[in-house]
Amino acid sequence: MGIVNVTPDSFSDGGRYLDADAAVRHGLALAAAGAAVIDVGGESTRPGAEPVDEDEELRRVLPVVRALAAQVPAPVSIDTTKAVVADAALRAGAVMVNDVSGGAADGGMLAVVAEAGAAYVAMHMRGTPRTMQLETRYNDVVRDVGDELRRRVERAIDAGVDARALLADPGIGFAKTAEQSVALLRALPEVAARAGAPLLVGTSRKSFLSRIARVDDQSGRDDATLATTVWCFDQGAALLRVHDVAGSRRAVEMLETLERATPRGMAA
Ligand code: PMM
Repeated sequence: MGIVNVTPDSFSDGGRYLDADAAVRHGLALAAAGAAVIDVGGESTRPGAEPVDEDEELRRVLPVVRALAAQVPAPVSIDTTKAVVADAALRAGAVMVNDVSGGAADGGMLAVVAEAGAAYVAMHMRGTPRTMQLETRYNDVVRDVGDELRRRVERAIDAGVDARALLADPGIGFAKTAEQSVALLRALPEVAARAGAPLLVGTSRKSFLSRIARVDDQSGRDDATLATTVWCFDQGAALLRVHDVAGSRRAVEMLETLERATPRGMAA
């Protein structure tokens, strides 16, 4: 899953038209690099981020979703916690809703997804991006996140969301310390089993990488990201949300080649 963030700090070169234009070009490049899904988001969810109002979020994402849905073969996903934004994006051609609140932020979200027959990502978070880092107390992070995800997955199915089109996401960095994020990555099969759904995982350029791998620039985070991407696929994750689609594909294809090879060399 390639990331297209239509937020002022992502594409800061010029006015709104230019922003949308740059975002569309970025989405086209991700699709050409082999992204299986293009994820468009208009609200930053970084720790401490301020919420964006509905009208502004719609203004940011709709032109981008509409243009990408018309131009790329890959399915387009809308990264939002708001039912109104999800509904408008699905009407504009998106076919998946990526909800970092897992249905908790907006009581109307699951009905919108069910009504549209769209795919749904239920991510694990506690609180909001502004408050989440105050809510990192778990008895056992793997068990607690897995079980909380299962409740979100069940609520989505009860609301009529297609169980075959549901992904669960442990929410790396969302209400998690760096150590808790690592614990979850270490136990992905158990998280998936507890959640009762295939996993989407997002580690790309997140701050826990800086702490764990002791890197402080973007290129260092990209190197560390790649290791987590290969790890997640090896551990059975269904989809990885990444900035560097081309590099991720090359790394994962290499992993697959190694897994297919025999002790005497390449498989025929
Ligand atoms: N992370 C971010 C935004 N959206 N969605 C899902 N499903 N999983 C994530 O881990 C996730 C997300 C924040 O990362 P960004 O600011 O680099 O987009």
